[in-house]
Amino acid sequence: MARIFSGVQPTGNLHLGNYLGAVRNWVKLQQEYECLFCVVDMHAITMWQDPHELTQSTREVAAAMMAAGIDAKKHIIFNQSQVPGHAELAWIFNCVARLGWLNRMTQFKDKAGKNSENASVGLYAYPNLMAADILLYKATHVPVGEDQKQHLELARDIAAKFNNDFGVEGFFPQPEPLILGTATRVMSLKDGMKKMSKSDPSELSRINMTDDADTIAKKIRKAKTDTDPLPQTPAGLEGRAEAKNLLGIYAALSDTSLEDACAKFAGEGFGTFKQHLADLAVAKLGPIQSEMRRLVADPASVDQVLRSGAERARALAEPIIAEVKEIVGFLKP
Ligand code: AQP
Repeated sequence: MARIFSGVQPTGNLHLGNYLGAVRNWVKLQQEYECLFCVVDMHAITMWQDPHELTQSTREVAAAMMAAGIDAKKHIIFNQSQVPGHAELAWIFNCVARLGWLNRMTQFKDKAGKNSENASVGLYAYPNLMAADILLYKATHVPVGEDQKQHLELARDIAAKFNNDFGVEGFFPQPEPLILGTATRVMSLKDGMKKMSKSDPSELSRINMTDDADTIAKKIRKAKTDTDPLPQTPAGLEGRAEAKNLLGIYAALSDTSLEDACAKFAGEGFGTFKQHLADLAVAKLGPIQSEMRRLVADPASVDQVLRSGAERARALAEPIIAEVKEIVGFLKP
């Protein structure tokens, strides 16, 4: 069976973008693939995290995955730092990947900003760790959003260079991107050109998976819009990034197309539309949120799921990392 690896950073509250762009689609993939869903805590610390909050967020992200419908018995939910093979393989990949390759990564430039001299070495080497995450399990498919496409390309280059450098053709597979038609890129509620993000300083820019009904409605009411009525077709959303984002969210939450969402609200003002959107968001997210709250209220049971997931992940990773060490020429313990 084809194997999927995918991850979310516990860098804060999961938001609607993480849900519609990632987690919701993973739920569907469970039927067809063997899945490893990872809370990538080692990726999270490439930017400073408050240790207490990191622990809480790790549990929250795991709880969100389960609450959204991922079956932790059939598939594997775990946190990255519990499987030592991620760090071990990432180091080997640090020695395989070339500086020139990493210099081309646009996400580093975006995240490090102008002050790149002050960014952590970990943030720079982040794509090598991501390659290790995938290849440690010889995952065949990786669900990726636009923002991760370049990193997956790099993982493929690393796999090919490792195989070539050590003369082990075919040892690491070429992981394939799984582009999901249903994945929605959700933009900030305050700026339709910026993606919704956990690290945006404005709380009003995102809907968190832990927001209550009033907060969701307030954030949607305060979302940036323009003054024109809603158009008949998606073509009328050209140059209206905020309107396009809100209609896109409506379409995704109601499992319809953008065309249908436009047709439904054609000619309406944002006041009426926002009320419908808020009601829909509360209705769709409510059950997931209450299940998340129930799970987080019992941290010991979330920890147990993560421990058991890590044990199963280690069982898959250990023979692969042992073979990698032998290929590289490391003396056996
Ligand atoms: N706005 C978004 N729309 C659609 N998908 C999104 N994802 C993130 N933001 C959006 C997808 O969620 C998965 C997990 O992402 P991540 O937490 O590992 O990292 P990220 O992409 O860096 O997410 P954030 O929220 O922007 O985190 P910070 O602010 O910490 O960098 C990925 O599949 C991602 O594509």
